[in-house]
Amino acid sequence: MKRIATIQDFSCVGKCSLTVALPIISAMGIECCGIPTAVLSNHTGFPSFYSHDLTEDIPRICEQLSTHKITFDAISTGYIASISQMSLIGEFIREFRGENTLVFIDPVMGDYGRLYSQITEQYAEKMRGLCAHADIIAPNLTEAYMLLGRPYRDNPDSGELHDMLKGLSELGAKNVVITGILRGGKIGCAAFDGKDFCEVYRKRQDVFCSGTGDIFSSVLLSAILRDKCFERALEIAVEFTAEAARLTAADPDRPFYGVNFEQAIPYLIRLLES
Ligand code: PXL
Repeated sequence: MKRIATIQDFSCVGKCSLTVALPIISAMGIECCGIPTAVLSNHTGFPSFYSHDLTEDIPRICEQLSTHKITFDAISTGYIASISQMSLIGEFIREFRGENTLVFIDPVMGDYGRLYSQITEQYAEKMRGLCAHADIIAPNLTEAYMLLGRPYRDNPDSGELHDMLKGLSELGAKNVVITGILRGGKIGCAAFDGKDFCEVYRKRQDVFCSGTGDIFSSVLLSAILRDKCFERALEIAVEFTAEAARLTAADPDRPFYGVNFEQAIPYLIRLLES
């Protein structure tokens, strides 16, 4: 069985980061080792939250995993609570990256044209440095503009998307995906593998969905590790995220803070087998 180390926060409530990565990666038949960067009561989209930073614990966790000679088929990162954590995560990648280890960076910084609290230009600069170590990066549109140092626009056309994907690939990653792109009544992603461009869209739901980027990234990376080609893995990730959003929109009792991805897990397993 393959093994992923995923480095991101544990938000007790909020259906994001580790509480999304652990069930999805496990359901896709991959061992998931969650390395928490912080413990939050709930994600930062609530009016208030408690956050306990785990920066000092990262080197200690790293040391023990190294002692036990643990290896990983992939290392992924999501929300990172502080700039100082980024250097430690860079060290984790250097320590545990084997010849065939895939490094997947989701540069979580914002959404819908707005940055999350505590995200600054200095943070974005450090994130550009981290992306240079990646094989795959998957920013959403807001994060893509931030990484490129360009002002945010709602609706870039395919020409601008191609230009952005090329610009992002110059940061260092071979495969680049931009998520959260709207096309009429559809939503999806655009990607570049160093040679070809592709775009994948599915029906968009009229609900505000926090955590969809974390869901997309977990599915995309796991599908690649399950030997799907890049384009098929993108299709599976868009399809599953769209299905989770559809089930969320259909649930009158849905929580405001996240997506009903749990109800779509049987569908994910069928998608993987198709
Ligand atoms: O879904 C991204 C995310 C992850 N982790 C935390 C967040 C957010 C988005 O708000 O607050 C703690």
